[in-house]
Amino acid sequence: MAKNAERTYIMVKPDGVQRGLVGNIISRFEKRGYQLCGLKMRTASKELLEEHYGELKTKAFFPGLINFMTSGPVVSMCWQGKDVVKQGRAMLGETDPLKSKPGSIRGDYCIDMGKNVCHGSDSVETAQDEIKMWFKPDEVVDYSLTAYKDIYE
Ligand code: IDP
Ligand code: MG
Repeated sequence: MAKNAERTYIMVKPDGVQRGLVGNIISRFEKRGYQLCGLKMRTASKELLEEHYGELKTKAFFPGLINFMTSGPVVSMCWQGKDVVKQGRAMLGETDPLKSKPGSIRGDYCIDMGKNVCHGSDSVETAQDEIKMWFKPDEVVDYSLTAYKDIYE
């Protein structure tokens, strides 16, 4: 992988879209210096969500989670940059918003776990799978950021 070319999958969930948090979430990643390389909105199918959350299918909250996630549009994003997977998770906060620090997205904007506004990949491998799941190959764009030299030393 090229230098600083790590990518993650970040998604604004239906509650985040309804609450008008899309711009804020994009802005946080942009201002940090990360590079947007994919962006789209859609109401996802049950099949796609079941694949996305496949690891959780035995959990009691799974049916409710799928139901909620298909209830309205989500905004899918691919972000690129140094350590973006781990940093993205830190920017999101904990799964439980009540355990999330103020300053994180979940710590600033939500309360309950089932309405925690956003998703972020939990490892580099998961990120690669999720980007493939949510984007067609030509929807993830390779380009160089002019500001790169002002972001990285
Ligand atoms: P993550 O989104 O922080 O990676 P996961 O454990 O992957 O957390 O769970 C996926 C999503 O499922 C969470 O973001 C949350 O919306 C929901 N979820 C996880 N655990 C619970 C729970 O115990 N009750 C209700 N919803 C949950
Ligand atoms: Mg997860």
